[in-house]
Amino acid sequence: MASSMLSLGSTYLLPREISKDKLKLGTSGSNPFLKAKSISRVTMTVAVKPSRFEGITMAPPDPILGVSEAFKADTNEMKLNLGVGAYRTEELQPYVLNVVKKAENLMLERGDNKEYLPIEGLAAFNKATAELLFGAGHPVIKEQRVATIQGLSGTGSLRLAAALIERYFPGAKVVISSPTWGNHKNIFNDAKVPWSEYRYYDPKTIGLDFEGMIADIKEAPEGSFILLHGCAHNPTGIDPTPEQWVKIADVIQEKNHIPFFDVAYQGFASGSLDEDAASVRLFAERGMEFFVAQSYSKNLGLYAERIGAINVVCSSADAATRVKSQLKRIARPMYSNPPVHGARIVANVVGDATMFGEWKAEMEMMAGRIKTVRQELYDSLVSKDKSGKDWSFILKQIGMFSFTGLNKAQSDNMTNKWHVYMTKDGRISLAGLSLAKCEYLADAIIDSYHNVS
Ligand code: KET
Repeated sequence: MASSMLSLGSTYLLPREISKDKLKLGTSGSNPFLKAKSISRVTMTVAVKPSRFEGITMAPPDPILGVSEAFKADTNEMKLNLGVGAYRTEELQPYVLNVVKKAENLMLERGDNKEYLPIEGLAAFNKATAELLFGAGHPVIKEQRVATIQGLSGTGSLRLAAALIERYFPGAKVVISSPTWGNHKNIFNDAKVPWSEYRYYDPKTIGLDFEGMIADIKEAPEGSFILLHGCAHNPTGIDPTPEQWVKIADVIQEKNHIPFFDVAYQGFASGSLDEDAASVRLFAERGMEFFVAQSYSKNLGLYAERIGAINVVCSSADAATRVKSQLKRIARPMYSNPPVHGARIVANVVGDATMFGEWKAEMEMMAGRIKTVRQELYDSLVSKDKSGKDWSFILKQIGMFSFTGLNKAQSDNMTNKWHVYMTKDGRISLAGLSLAKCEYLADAIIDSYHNVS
């Protein structure tokens, strides 16, 4: 029996029952389960309250964000947080882009107000975000075939789309890559959307299992939603080649599936916004209907501003208008309308040629720093590891992460022995690594790989 519950004989009493039947004000009474408490001159009897939440068990820590909590609690000076995908400077400090500060100053100077946004978000943001994705002047935009609404960053935008799927495509499955970003499964589970997986990562080659991917997409029930990472696949860092994207589009079209892109790293994979949107634009050019969730957490460093969007490309302007109205209907009871600050930053930066240029330069700088530490880590591994193991997969991967191939026990060793915090699937965030720490990380990886099985 839970210690805070009250027992009278074999009967458990709920607080309301106690207060009704047993609680007497002004006397300590003789009931041993009631405590006397003196408050100045008034004496009242208070029950030791059992919690109504006894049935709520402890939730496990989040596999990604929980890593940061564990990192904070570690006092070792060598500790390194390679868990969450968040950009750090060479000094391992969070980075606020100069162009973001500039846009914020502009907002202060203008004295922008804090009125509610419409349910669909800031119009200037929605325009800018769709143009960034498809390219300004793209037919899907000109023909008003995209329903865009501002979302609570990538996660919130994915969640809105999941709710739309649950409501209008009952029973349809979302087919996600194996592995994928840990939160995808949570999002679809919470939205009560069934999901299954397609093969993606081949541990033997530490590369893409393209044949498996195509076979599984073919096999999915006709009209399934196929979740695709637009660029910089998380957690593997392995993207299909342009030729493979064409084949993926072919089979999706053949099977009448609906593509569902998660674009959380536009500009972060290659350093170029356009190059990283190539996969999405390929599908748009084919006149397909599809979803794209966008995030500005990484490419503008707006992690805490929760700014992103869901775009639904439709085959007619009329369908887009109706879809947009339903997305708004889903958003209104969830959070009413989105926050304005991040939306204004994006709109200001994208809407001003000078600031847009500055953003691109800073994004190139961030993507460049990650590429440099990727190379340095590879060089350190090759020079220190005399076993002949081929580490070249690290250089072939793209984006913020490296999927090291370390298993759970080896990842645990990285953390417990070396104070290197990472997710248990063997993913490390290179955005949280400095050149100075590459040798140390290489030692940790070599030890974990060879001495732990
Ligand atoms: N999609 C992908 C593929 C992704 O990696 C993230 C974040 C998101 C969407 C959502 O980000 P948002 O901040 O909601 O726009 N990934 C990192 C952070 C996290 O897990 O929340 C990560 O993988 O470390």
